[in-house]
Amino acid sequence: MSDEEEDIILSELSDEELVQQMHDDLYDGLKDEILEGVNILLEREWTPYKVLTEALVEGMRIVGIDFRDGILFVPEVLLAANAMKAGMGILKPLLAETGAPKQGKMVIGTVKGDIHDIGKNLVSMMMEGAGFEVVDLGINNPVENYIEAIEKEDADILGMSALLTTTMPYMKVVIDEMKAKGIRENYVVLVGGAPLNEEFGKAIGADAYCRDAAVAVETAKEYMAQRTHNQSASS
Ligand code: B1M
Repeated sequence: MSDEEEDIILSELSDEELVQQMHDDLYDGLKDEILEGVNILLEREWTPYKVLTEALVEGMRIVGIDFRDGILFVPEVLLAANAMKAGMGILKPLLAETGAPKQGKMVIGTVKGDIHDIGKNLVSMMMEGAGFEVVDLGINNPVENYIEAIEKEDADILGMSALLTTTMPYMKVVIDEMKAKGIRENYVVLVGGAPLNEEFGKAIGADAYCRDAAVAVETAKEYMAQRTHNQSASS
């Protein structure tokens, strides 16, 4: 670290400079600085969602570009991910305490072979904040985990996350197994993750592809409203 960097006092930076500095700190995997930055922005009355998207998610997007281009490697990206997770830890309870009315239950997990969990965790946080009960299965889930959990938890929604082009086809394995067991129509299936798109979601038989956590929340709410409507129409 240069002398110039050592002298930076985060609380003295303007909002714009601070967010820029947080992108750099995330890039460098500086957990304590990220924690401090998140707290400063919250003290400045930034909403938790704005801190999340503008300081953390945008910072991780930049990390992703240099990871792709071979400038950053796995150990460095792991440090960045840990710093991001620490920042998300402060925001989680704040996003959850919106007092939103109860919406429904979602089981979510990252698919087999895939250990990326930041995006999934973010979706879980935002869904909880919107009033959904979330059962998080974690990473690297084989089809059995999903099937067992949706049945045991009597879930309304199944969410699956995949960040690798090699693991995203596994989502179809899960949906096909749901069809084979005759339970596919009992659940809304939402899928997401950076390499997916709408076409892929349709092709594998999901109800919807969700570009980001905010879209996941909106889509889940729409499906829950439809389900409630259909249930009251048939009773
Ligand atoms: Co990995 N990685 N990684 N990685 N990693 C990517 C995905 C990659 C695109 C990087 C790159 O090359 N640019 C690339 C995949 C290339 C490809 O498949 N075409 C890649 C690779 C190659 C790998 C390894 C194979 C590297 C290696 O070992 N050589 C390896 C694989 C390990 C494995 O899973 N088996 C690996 C490992 C890792 C780390 C462990 C170092 C770390 C993960 C740490 C962790 O998650 N705990 C890591 C990271 C951090 C990344 C990048 C840089 C960032 C991912 C992230 O957290 N983004 C990523 C680059 C990128 O995505 N641009 C990359 C921030 C997060 C908020 O966004 O996850 O997209 P995202 O989630 C969004 C939406 O996608 C959506 O909402 C979220 C919030 O808005 N969403 C959902 C996600 N899931 C959803 C589920 C839903 C709905 C919406 O359900 C309803």
